[in-house]
Amino acid sequence: MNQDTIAAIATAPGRGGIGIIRISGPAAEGILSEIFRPAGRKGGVFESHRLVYGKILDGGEVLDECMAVLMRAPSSYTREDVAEIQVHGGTQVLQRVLALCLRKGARLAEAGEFTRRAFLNGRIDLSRAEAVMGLIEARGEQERRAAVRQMAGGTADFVRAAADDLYKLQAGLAACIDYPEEISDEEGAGELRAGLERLVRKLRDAVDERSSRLIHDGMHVTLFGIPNAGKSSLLNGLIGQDKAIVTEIPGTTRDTVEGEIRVGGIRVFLTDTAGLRKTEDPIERIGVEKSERALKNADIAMLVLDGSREISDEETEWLRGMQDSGAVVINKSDLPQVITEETVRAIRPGIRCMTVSALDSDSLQQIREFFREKAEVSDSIAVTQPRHLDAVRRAVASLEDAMRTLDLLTPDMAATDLQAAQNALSEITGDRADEKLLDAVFSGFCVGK
Ligand SMILES: Nc1nc2c(ncn2[C@@H]2O[C@H](COP(=O)(O)OP(=O)(O)OP(=O)(O)O)[C@@H](O)[C@H]2O)c(=O)[nH]1
Ligand SMILES: [Mg+2]
Repeated sequence: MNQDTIAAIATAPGRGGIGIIRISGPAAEGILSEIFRPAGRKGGVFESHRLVYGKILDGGEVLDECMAVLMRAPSSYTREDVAEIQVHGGTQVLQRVLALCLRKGARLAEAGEFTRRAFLNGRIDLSRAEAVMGLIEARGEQERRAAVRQMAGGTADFVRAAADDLYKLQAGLAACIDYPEEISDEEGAGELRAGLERLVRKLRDAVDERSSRLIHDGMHVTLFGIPNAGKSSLLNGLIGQDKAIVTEIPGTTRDTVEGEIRVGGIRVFLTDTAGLRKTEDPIERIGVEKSERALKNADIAMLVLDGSREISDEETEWLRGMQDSGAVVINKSDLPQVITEETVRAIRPGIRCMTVSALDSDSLQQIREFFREKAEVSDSIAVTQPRHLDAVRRAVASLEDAMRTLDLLTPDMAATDLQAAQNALSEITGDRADEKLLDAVFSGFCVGK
């Protein structure tokens, strides 16, 4: 248990209906009784977990009317005595009340320190602590859901079960090393190998890099094509806003223009690019280079064709080179069509192809549907946070090393590899976490959480 008492403003800066100051530590109750006077009585003992109406007083001065609650240890967020004071959510009020708490003996909390105490006092494991921050920072519905699953223990339970499997394998290996007469190397190694393979498979299944990236980074789509195909019109149509300039002059878009939509709880980032063509204009050339870079970084490269014109040699060449993850949009379907989906398929069989008119928003529904399919993520994957993915990857690598050393019949070395895998897994739950790791995790938190 920490001996000092920390305090911070727990609500976001700025104006709000209410703002909350949170105090945690052994002095929380003392500070609260010094600065808070319940309505209708002089003071006295607080009933735990009961919200009380009253006034915050700095000496004789009333700072605000407020509601206050004391949550006695261990039934609190940090497992310490915690007081929360709800005042009106003005910056001045909150600053005065916080300053008062600090004068009465509290110390200003560091980023994430309340949650760090919850972890250090054994209330939550490290993956649950991170889930709290993940929930606060969730930018999409799927990210929120992944954080809630993680907070409910989805990640910790999975990792602890895998660690248990690994302990059993470690015990088996130790037996082989200690009793070489009773257990032949081949026999012991054979069983171990099967167990290791099962564990590696289990870890790999729990890791879905694609879903993880979609949940945390969203999906990046780049619209590309020749000038005047209607890329900017499509961007505007999809985001429902006139963001990119549209004219009938080829070469209108010089810089990349970005828009964001949400599909199936995933953020989809759309990048409109300068039409690709050989050009002498230095500004347009920089734009074309930027387009090419955006294309390289895209999850989905989307070729936009003007369906009312013949397909050009350049477009045919791009089409041939397109990856399966890409898609083709034949635009301007309101005009007489020269290019059809058959034209496209004859050149690039198997590529996803949609016919739309950027001027008809209903027709763009097909593109949104396509994004929805691509943005589908599994609800059951246990490990989605980048830090956890990295730890699982290292555990898998160590287990594979162990399999190789077992083949060489050097069980001592395999034991070292298994311990390395065990250490990597325990970083996720924080069962083995040093100060450096904790600093790295909690420094990303906000103050007051
Ligand atoms: N009829 C019709 N015209 C369209 C459609 N989409 C775009 N246009 C027109 O085509 C012209 C070019 O559209 P843009 O969206 O600026 O084309 P772009 O591909 O961004 O062109 P650059 O920025 O020059 O590369 C404009 O006059 C648009 O109004 C469509 O679906 N139907
Ligand atoms: Mg454009």
